[in-house]
Amino acid sequence: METQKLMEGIERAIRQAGEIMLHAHLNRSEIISKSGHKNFVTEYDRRVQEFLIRELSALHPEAAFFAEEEKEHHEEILSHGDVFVIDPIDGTSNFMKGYYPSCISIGMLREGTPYLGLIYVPMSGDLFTAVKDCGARRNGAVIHASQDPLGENLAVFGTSAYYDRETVQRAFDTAVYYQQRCIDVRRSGSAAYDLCMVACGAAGVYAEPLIQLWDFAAGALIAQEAGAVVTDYDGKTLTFRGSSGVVAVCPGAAGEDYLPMSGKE
Ligand code: LIP
Repeated sequence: METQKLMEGIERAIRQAGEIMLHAHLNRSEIISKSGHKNFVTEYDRRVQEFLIRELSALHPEAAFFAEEEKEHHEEILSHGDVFVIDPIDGTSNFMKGYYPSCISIGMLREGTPYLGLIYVPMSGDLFTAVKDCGARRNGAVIHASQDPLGENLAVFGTSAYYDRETVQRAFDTAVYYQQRCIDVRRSGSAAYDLCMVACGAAGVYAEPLIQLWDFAAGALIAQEAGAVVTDYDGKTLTFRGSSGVVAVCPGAAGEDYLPMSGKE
């Protein structure tokens, strides 16, 4: 299917899925704890995911799916053909608590590399999109990552909250690292949203030591297409085969020691 038509279809679906989030009336019985006491799924994560898989299968019947709330994740499907990588609600803890923001993230890999990315923030109505080699957009307008150095930028970081103590410690060391170099640090609670903030120049850098593919598949492409450099935590090429650390930095920081903890503290 022609890319333009595919994007239009996905955009329709993601906006409709946003309505499910906006009309949610969440009660305690609809919140389930997954592996680890800080990892939650709500009835609405499931509803949004089911809705998207139904709509996107009808739109692109040959595509496979790799979605957060599936029972099993088969990473071997990621490198063949078109695969939708879906986080039905990125920022589930925010959503549960009524804390802004949370978003719907849909990436599409083609032969294992990111080809399309859409992130919708229902509470603000913001839609971030990117098509490989065609730039990134916010509500249809082209966006660019910041040309300012880190010292003139905010940094956003993720806490890798569900993971082991060492990983979480790394996240907070990262926050201190950027706090020393940037105007200040922010923690939104959604990796997808953070990557969009780098893409549109609201933040100069985003880093999180460990997140899942569905958290970053769409956002990494959007940030990259906006001109950011997106790598793993060691500055190596980001792979789209499973979980990873992620760093996205604006072009204005070129030549700086921007990798977390690459300098002395
Ligand atoms: C969450 C992220 C958040 C990160 C968590 C988690 P979820 O996604 O976007 O920024 O710190 O580790 O991955 O679980 O709300 O989809």
